[in-house]
Amino acid sequence: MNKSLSLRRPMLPPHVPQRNTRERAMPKRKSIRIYSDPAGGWGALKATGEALALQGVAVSGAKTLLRMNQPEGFDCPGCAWPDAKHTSSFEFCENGAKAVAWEATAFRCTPDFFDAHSVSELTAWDDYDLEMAGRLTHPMAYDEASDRYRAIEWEDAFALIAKHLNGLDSPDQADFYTSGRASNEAAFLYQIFVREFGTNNFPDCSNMCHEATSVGLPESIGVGKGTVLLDDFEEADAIFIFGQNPGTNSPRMMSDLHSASRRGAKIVSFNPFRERALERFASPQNPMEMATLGFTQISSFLYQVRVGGDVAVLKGMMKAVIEADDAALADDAPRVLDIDFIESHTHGIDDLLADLRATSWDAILQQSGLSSADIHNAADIYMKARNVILVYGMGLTQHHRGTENVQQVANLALLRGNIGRPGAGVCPVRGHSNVQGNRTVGITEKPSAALIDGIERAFGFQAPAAHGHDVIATIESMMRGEAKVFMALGGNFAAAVPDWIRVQAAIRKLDLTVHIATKLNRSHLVHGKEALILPCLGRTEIDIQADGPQSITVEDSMSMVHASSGRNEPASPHLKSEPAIVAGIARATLGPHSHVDWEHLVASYDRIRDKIEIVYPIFQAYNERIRVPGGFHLASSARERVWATPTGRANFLVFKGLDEDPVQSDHDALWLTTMRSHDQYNTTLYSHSDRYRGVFGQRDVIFMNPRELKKRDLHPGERVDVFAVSTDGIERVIRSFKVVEYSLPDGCCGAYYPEANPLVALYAFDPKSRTPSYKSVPVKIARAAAVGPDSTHQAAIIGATGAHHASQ
Ligand SMILES: Nc1nc2c(c(=O)[nH]1)N[C@H]1C(S)=C(S)[C@@H](COP(=O)(O)OP(=O)(O)OC[C@H]3O[C@@H](n4cnc5c(=O)[nH]c(N)nc54)[C@H](O)[C@@H]3O)O[C@H]1N2
Ligand SMILES: Nc1nc2c(c(=O)[nH]1)N[C@H]1C(S)=C(S)[C@@H](COP(=O)(O)OP(=O)(O)OC[C@H]3O[C@@H](n4cnc5c(=O)[nH]c(N)nc54)[C@H](O)[C@@H]3O)O[C@H]1N2
Ligand SMILES: [Mo]
Repeated sequence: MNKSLSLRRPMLPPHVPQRNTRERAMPKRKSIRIYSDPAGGWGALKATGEALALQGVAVSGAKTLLRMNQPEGFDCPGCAWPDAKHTSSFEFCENGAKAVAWEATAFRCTPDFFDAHSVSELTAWDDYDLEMAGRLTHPMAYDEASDRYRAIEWEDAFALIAKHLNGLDSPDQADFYTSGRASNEAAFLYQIFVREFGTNNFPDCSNMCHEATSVGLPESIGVGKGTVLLDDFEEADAIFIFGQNPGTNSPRMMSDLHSASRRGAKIVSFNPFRERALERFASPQNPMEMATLGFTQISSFLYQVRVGGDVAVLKGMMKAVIEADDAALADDAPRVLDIDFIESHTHGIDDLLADLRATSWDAILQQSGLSSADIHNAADIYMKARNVILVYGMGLTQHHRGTENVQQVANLALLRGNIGRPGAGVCPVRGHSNVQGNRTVGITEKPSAALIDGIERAFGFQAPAAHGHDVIATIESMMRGEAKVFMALGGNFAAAVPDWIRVQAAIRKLDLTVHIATKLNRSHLVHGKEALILPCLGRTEIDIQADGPQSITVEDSMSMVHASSGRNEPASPHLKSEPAIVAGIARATLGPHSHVDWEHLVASYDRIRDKIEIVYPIFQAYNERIRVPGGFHLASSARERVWATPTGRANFLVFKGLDEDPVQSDHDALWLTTMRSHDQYNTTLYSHSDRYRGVFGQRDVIFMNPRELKKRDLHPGERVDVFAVSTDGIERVIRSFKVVEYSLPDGCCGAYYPEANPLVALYAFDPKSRTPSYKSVPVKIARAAAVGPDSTHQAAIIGATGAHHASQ
């Protein structure tokens, strides 16, 4: 980068649009109305056009979209669903297009923007308005005297980080967060830097996401990832979807479900919400459906399971399977259980059978909220299908016993040998586009002996072995006042975590916060005494290093690894790539005695990949294999029916009882689940609307069914305060949320993430995987004390709790 440029005068073309007032960025018309169209279809095309236009990228945006998921193009920065071999023709995806438009936006968040707005002022802005400020253009440092971020030279920023890190009493006083958009190359360099610095403190977005999978599946089947590939969807006879919303969160999966449904595969979904895309979908790829306004029914059956009722469904289905098997045995008919598979490949069936026989149907029906006929029908479909894929998402993992939930999915699959053969398997749908890859290349607070040895082999230093902090431990360390420095490779930690009002207060006590980011977000405003925002290239952008243009690599939900090459001009000439930023920080912090030649590695990412290959032999011939269109598949032992478990077999693991959330509640409490709207990417809002659920221009809503409303003498449109039932005596409340009447099972309600996160107590997490229980918060509802119809939800929450910006 050009060090001589004057950073006070941003060198950007004068025509670059800037949003300097929040009013301009908030086109909000509020309404609640039923959306009767199928998911996808013309509605999706229209929404895509609007998103591109809103970001001012209508023309270049369309060109950009054509390069997405193409052999020579970039990987979609949206979800982790694989693309048909990454060699296909263009596949339309509304939310993929929005993810790209938000990165390729014409708006710029420059030093002038920060000059015009103090941090205290920005703190009152809505999350949507913060990101609508546009792409960050310069490295910025917080200046306490003016309460503003000011431009800083890159080298000075690196030196500031080095000063703080090297001044700590122990490396364990620093925490290094990763959000799953970072490439394999960036994540790998980051973990090498942090380990050479001397800690394993790697809080990671997957701690809040699929950790239950990473902990649960290895105990069951020896790998912490899914066992299916895209081709398997073409051979499945039945697909079950638990707690996942593909139409919004992995829309390219809709193509696979659409064709599965059309060729007669049965799809059965379990979700408290009747998510539109699980019901019916019009494929924008299908000219006939588009021309005739037709659609395809997706789920043969969509069962509205109670929040926290999945384990009852899973155990109910398994109980029905073994009862059918008992009957078959009595009649001398073919067995329902796959006895050969169970005998030669599994362990623990007797304990499972005993537990299922001892579980009463009454309890199963009560906990699931479904009828006996429903569960038997689902079990019937399972038993009649030769090949079954079991899909799941956050509806399963984000519960107090999320790990054990996931293991029940594996149990159900194993009963009929539905793992390790074509058309069958378990399919956890990952979140961020490279969250799985980040884990594979070493983002973990618990390094294995193999990782430590690998680092020694590749770099010649001994990495620390003591386990470090995950997200929960990081927060605890902040709250105790031990943590001093927080660094984030992407993400929006301060908004994504549970109990964020209390966590944010702790973050403000840190000495230094550092965010490597593309867009301004809440976490940049919740800062330490000193703070840096370091702007990086996005995945859509050309990345040129000393040896020329570079590609990065990512791993999708199905363990396919492939290259991604940005093609757009960078949003600003002052941006650096994530690997270059990590290398800059590492060089400044570790000095000339570092075991790693940071500059040399960053000059060509092939060299980083060569090092990855030394640390992880599974990546053998990495550089050759990513040059093959479509990339390569990382071997999965479970797919080959090789079980890397202590028993050497696939284990049936018993879930005692039926309660996923055995925490203190109250007889008139509801279970609140928190989820994503159709127009958000985690904490990034694309708008305030949620088209398929019929909510427009607002997010401070709570979905309740008519019976629960009546019980409380409440009416649609009224405002309520929502109180968490807590056991630690701390009041957790979100105020003035609007009631939306919705079809939901009794005893449940729903609200959006991250607005509802202040209700999620820090102690409410799965003790095995430590995933927060975001999908099961016991709450009580009361008519709102003070009604502020037009106050933004965040201002309402912050005002209600008095958690103001520290310097106000
Ligand atoms: N466009 C877009 N794409 C995304 C994301 C995004 O925010 N926007 N986020 C990415 C990330 S990080 C992730 S992890 C994934 C998340 O993708 P999903 O797993 O789909 O996440 P959620 O929307 O949180 O919740 C999923 C579904 O669970 C249901 N649900 C809630 N509670 C329960 C329950 O107790 N049981 C059952 N069976 N269902 C329940 C909700 O109604 C919802 O339909 O998507 C990734 N892709
Ligand atoms: N209540 C509740 N809370 C939840 C969840 C829930 O379902 N309910 N879900 C949880 C889940 S599954 C997850 S994964 C977490 C998500 O938590 P995070 O991953 O921490 O959050 P994101 O909102 O995805 O982060 C968005 C920010 O990432 C930055 N960014 C975007 N692209 C890039 C890039 O290419 N490079 C870099 N360096 N930065 C970039 C931008 O600045 C943007 O503002 O939230 C969790 N929190
Ligand atoms: Mo996630």
